[in-house]
Amino acid sequence: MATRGFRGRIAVLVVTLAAFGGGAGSADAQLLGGACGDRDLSRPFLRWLDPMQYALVGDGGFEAGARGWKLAGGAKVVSGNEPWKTSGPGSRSLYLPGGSSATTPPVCVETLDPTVRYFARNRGIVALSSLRVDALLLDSSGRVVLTLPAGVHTGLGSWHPSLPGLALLNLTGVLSGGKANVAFRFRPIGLGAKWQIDDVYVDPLKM
Ligand SMILES: [Ca+2]
Repeated sequence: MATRGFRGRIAVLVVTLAAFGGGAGSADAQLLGGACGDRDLSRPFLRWLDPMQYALVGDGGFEAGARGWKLAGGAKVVSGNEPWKTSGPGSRSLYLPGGSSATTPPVCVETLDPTVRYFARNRGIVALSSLRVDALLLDSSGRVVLTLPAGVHTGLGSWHPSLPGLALLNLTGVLSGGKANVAFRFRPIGLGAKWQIDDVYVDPLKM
């Protein structure tokens, strides 16, 4: 299903680029209201031919020291930013050694298939090191009531954008009042796995 979702995005991409006259524009920020209230949306991955709108998760660029994130097992904010400064000027990112985990602050979504996308660099043995992302469905008190896979990332040692990671909440029919609260958890997997991530975005609407 993830493959079909990605193909769907490619189809949207072709149509949208045609509408733009084939040019790559700047990320056009837009304030959008809905069941989740107002939030800033932009197209941070347009440079990589992804026209979908995303919202930066809370301190998604780690410039406030991972405020609101849950860090465990040695995950920590370090110096160094993804080079495109996609969320704005910055000098920090998150380091994830083997055995660690990092969970975003809660994100309100209005789609059954929220997408997470971020920048990463592989600091471990490239061929053996991957980064697993899970979507955590939260109840009204913030407790995790369901964990669903949202992608396994492999990649090189230089900074690069991840592929879109789909969390298929539609399997669970969980939207309440048109919205749900989720969080995304990052965990290095593999021998000597180490990662660095920055500018973590979620597409909360799929539009
Ligand atoms: Ca940053």
